[in-house]
Amino acid sequence: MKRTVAAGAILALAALSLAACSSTDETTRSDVGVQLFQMPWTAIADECESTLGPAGYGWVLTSPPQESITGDEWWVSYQPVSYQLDSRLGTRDEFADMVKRCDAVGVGIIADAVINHMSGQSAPGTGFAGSAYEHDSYPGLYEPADFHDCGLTGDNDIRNYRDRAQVQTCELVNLADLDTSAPHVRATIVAYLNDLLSLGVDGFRIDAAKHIAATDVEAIVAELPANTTIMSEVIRGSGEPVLPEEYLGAGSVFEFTYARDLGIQFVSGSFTEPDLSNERPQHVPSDQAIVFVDNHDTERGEAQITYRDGDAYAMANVLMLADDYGTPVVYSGYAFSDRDAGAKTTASGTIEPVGCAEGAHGPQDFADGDRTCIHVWDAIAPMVAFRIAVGEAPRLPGVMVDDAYAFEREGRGAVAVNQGESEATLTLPTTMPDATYCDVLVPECAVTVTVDNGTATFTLAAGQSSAIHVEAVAR
Ligand code: AAO
Repeated sequence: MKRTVAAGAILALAALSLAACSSTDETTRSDVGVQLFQMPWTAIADECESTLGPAGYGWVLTSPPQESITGDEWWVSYQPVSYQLDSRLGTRDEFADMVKRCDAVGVGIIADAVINHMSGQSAPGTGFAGSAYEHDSYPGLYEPADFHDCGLTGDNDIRNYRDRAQVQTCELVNLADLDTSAPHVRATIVAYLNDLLSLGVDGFRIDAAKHIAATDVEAIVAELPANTTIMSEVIRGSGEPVLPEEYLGAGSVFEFTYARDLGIQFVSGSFTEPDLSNERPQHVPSDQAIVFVDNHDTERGEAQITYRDGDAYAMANVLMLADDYGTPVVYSGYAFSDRDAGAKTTASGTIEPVGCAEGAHGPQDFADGDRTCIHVWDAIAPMVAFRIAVGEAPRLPGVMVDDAYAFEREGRGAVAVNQGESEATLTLPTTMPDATYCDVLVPECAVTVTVDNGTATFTLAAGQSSAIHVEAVAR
């Protein structure tokens, strides 16, 4: 079956709402996801029950579940050596149990699918679950003929991102590059993805999709059930020929321009109003865009704003979650000072199953290895309910006063943020009904915002975010 762009979009959304329908109370589900980077399966299951389900999150993006090379770095997860579900993050049974427990509270699972390549090791080795491998040989799965040998650069590594052939047939940082045009390779990948679907996952992030021809991604996806959610990672790169738009036939894509446009506002210190027609330049259409403030790569690289920026990071998340563009995913990882450092491990070398039900609820000085738990921050988690409350209401033009900015989702809710160093007062003309609303970003309705005669008045401390919506009127 060939999917059109529009069909891809509808299927992606249908799959997300499918996850929503399994909830006991589907009215409390949102489209908001959370990337629980390097969190083990048992901890994610606990997290679904203790924080994600109650807050209304719709889905979790996991780290890659397949067997990988051994090592302490987080990125070993991105070097598959077999498709056994046995890794430092947990066993097959633990993965299956996580999917069931999350589904039972209405939270879908999107698995990170590493299908562009296998390991980046030059010497033979043995994987986490005991599988023997060589750079281009994975017994029972792939032999040397299943890999590209691009012959375009001295060592077969990608050197020039402006050369499509290099990007799609050479090796990304020495990772053995699968020939995804070959029937055997496609069938092997499809079998792996179908195995994950048989355990109940809703879909996949396609890792390094830019390095797989879009036609190959589409051919693989066409072999999967029609309601499988697909989110392709295609980093929009200046002057590069491989564009995110090419991958819309397979589903949604991560829109890196969104993160860049959002982050720069906290570097420049001034807010900019986006094009509210939702035909934003250098952006894919809203209904096929996955948006984020940062992710596990960008927080180690290009992101202008991360957990280290505390209140400003919360503001960026609030603006994203209040927006009417894209499907948002909140990023929740762990603190680090060494780019390569993995998550904390147990004595047996597996990742510590630490969740977020207790502990961090806001910006703080995290020690290396501490989970940042962004998705439970007081100034972020209630935005999931905000998103449910505003529904499809369009975003209206905002108001900027010095370092503060506010905008409304027509008649349903409004947010305000202040990135200045002193208190700011901002009045927003609004179509919300006159009432006194709880500022949902302050626990227990301890702060209220009054809408009087079509005007909301926000008083914001330095670094504060504020949000009101029609489902949270003060009593
Ligand atoms: C590790 C070691 C390597 C070793 C290798 C094999 O670090 O030294 O050679 O093992 O032994 C992760 C880690 C890697 C790790 C790898 C395997 O990040 O360090 O290598 O696992 O263990 C490109 C891809 C993109 C990819 C990104 C990292 O296009 O798909 O590189 N992301 C995914 C995952 C990532 C993972 C892999 C893929 C591999 O999310 O975690 O790697 O499975 C430009 C291009 C981008 C390109 C970047 C990076 O981006 O456009 O396509 O991403 O460069 O070089 C501006 C520009 C933008 C530019 C960006 C760079 O914003 O506008 O164009 O800056 O930040």
